[in-house]
Amino acid sequence: MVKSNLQSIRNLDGISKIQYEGKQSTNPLAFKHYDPNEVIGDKTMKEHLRFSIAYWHTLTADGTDMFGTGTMQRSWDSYSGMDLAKARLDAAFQLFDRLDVPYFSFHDRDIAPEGDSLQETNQQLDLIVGRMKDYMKDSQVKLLWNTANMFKHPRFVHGAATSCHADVFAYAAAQVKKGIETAKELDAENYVFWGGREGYDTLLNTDMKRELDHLATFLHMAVDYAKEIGYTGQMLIEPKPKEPTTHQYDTDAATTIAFLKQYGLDQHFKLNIEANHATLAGHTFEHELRVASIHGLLGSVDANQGHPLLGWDTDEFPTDLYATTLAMYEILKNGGLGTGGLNFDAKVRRASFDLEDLLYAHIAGMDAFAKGLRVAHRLIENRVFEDVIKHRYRSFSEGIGRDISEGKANFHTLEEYALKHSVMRNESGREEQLKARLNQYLLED
Ligand code: XLS
Ligand code: CA
Ligand code: CA
Repeated sequence: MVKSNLQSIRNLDGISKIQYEGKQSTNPLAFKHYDPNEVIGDKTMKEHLRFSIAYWHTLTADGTDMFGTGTMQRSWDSYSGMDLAKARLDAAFQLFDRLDVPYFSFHDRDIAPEGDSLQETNQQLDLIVGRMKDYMKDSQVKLLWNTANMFKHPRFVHGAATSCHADVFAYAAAQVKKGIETAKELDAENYVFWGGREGYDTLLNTDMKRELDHLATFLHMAVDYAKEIGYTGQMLIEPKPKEPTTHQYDTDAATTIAFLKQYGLDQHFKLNIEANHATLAGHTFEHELRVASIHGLLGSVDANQGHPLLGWDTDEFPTDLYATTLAMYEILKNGGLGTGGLNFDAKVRRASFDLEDLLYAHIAGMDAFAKGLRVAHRLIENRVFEDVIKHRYRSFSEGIGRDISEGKANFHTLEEYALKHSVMRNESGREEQLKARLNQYLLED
């Protein structure tokens, strides 16, 4: 691979643990808002935020894009094959230590390369998983979730569980079986299914009903196998509307919940909501969190952001304070994330190729969510929006409104009422005033 000869720090040996220095600090290698031990409400920041580092973007990706080769300058650049996998693993736990994150996440193929056969691939995976287990024990860093990469290899060209080829379905099953065994071995708090290529490009060659049936069958088999081997982590599904396929089956939270309910899977799965996938679906991040939450299915979060001017999955590090505040608002109202966490499914830009950019990027994301947590907590504590909302719906607490809420009204009683009360007065929604309140809280904190 052709690399530029730009200089950067070659490894993390000389970097010490990132400390909280407060909002006046100008040290780029310090937290300005994330103070892991600060208590907010009933928990420390560290317990609320449950940060996680995504192996694929941070350790595995090299900056390759559609137009150019890798640019990242990494201490593990000189290795290949299994030596590369081992060098990455060493660097991963160094990075987790410097940033003091409690969790990480990976796809099977991020941590170890594919071999010439499934047997060899599994052996290579086992070797790295064994080493990873030792590192986890020594460092106390835990696995938030693992997943199977069933989209990169050409065998998955038509999907995995939704492929038109039964052999591919079988291969995918073998891969997820191994993935669940890995989750058990490493005590993963969750196991994730993101659709990958489970979707379609044209109905002219697609039996959509059959593919959805197959997907449900596959997920039921995964649930059964987890039960069989005693893996008790939470199963998660991650919605995304498009990319790589034109129509991803797990389009958004509402579609995914309908699918889970349709196939009797909603008892076994929760959702992993990603910010960038929410915006690609034409929703806000907070909308998707709310939809999952009101169904009791908010499981975990992939913390990133899309670019407002680009229509694809840019997976930027989250720095938008409105988004992090409104997301933390939803998460606090949900009572936290349970076994989930805030997983930085985010990549440094291709031009941010220095090793230290990985630190700056995570610090930026952690600070943005810490600030969001503080502001959201105060907004809830002071009932800033709650009281407005309660007041706004007050007509449902008495009279005809209460009858409607309590299921005591019907079209006859409502018509009778409407005939007598056909002149009504609506009140302003006060959106601008509420946004100014939000600004006030963001600036004051
Ligand atoms: C891709 C997804 C993916 C999942 C894990 O868009 O975000 O990275 O989180 O397979
Ligand atoms: Ca994701
Ligand atoms: Ca993404």
